[in-house]
Amino acid sequence: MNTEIKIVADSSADLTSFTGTDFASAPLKIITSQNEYVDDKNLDVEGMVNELIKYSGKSSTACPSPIDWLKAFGESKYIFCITITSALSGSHNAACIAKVDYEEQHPDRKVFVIDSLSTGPEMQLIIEKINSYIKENKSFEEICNLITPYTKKTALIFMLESMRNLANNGRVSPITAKAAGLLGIRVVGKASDKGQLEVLEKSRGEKKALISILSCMKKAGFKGGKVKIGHCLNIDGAEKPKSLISEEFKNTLIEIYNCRGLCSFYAEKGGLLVGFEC
Ligand code: X90
Repeated sequence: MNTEIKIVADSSADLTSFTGTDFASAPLKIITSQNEYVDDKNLDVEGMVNELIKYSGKSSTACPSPIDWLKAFGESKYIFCITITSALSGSHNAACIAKVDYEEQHPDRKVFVIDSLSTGPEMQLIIEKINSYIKENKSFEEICNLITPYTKKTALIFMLESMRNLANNGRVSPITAKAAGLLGIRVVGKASDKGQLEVLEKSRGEKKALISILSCMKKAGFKGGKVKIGHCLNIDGAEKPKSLISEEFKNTLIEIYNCRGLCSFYAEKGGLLVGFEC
């Protein structure tokens, strides 16, 4: 393992560890009047989700500070730093401040900050791509030049049963969130080019919504590339688009995983995030 190079991501990437390259996660926090959940490897995600279902008070989230990012950078010479979309979080801004600080303190070190304009599974695709470039012995500069075009060829489609936490925290307008608040309505949407939530479809019932995920993916340019499906306590839901995708695209690599804290808070129980290559 080349410890000169490190990949660092905030915890919205749903990774507590990563095999292949030195890795660190900068945790976001989920805050209620009773509790502060730190989105690190010690968090009991299922326990948090179930506590939040019973909780009716105010809740919010907080991104890593520049100091948190510096901690995650550690002592590495070259760092690739991937953040959740800058359109919805201050995480990217904090990472940029940390980068300036780090490079000032250590003029021989370099940090490349990448705004994913997305979250969760799409961030994982970017991280895996960086890792494969490192394995190919590409230089830091070469990887910097290659990875931005790659991020334009990945996308994110999501399915949500509720947008309550997104609306309460000002990440979508209450009007946008309204449909998902109605009983039985599932919203399918995508991360827009600007890194915002864009609603594509409102379906009555989960079955229809799960079917429309693949058509939304194809409209966004999916042709059989790698797929990652993150779910919040909804493994059965995640299996449905997986089987539909593999029926049509036989050799596609599809991985299902459990969302960590931040994505679980906003996607809420039943939510799915599908990251894919176009
Ligand atoms: O800085 C903070 O406190 C974090 C704020 C994060 C807000 C958005 C999180 C979205 C998580 C929900 C569905 C997917 C939306 C994708 C849009 C780019 C997942």
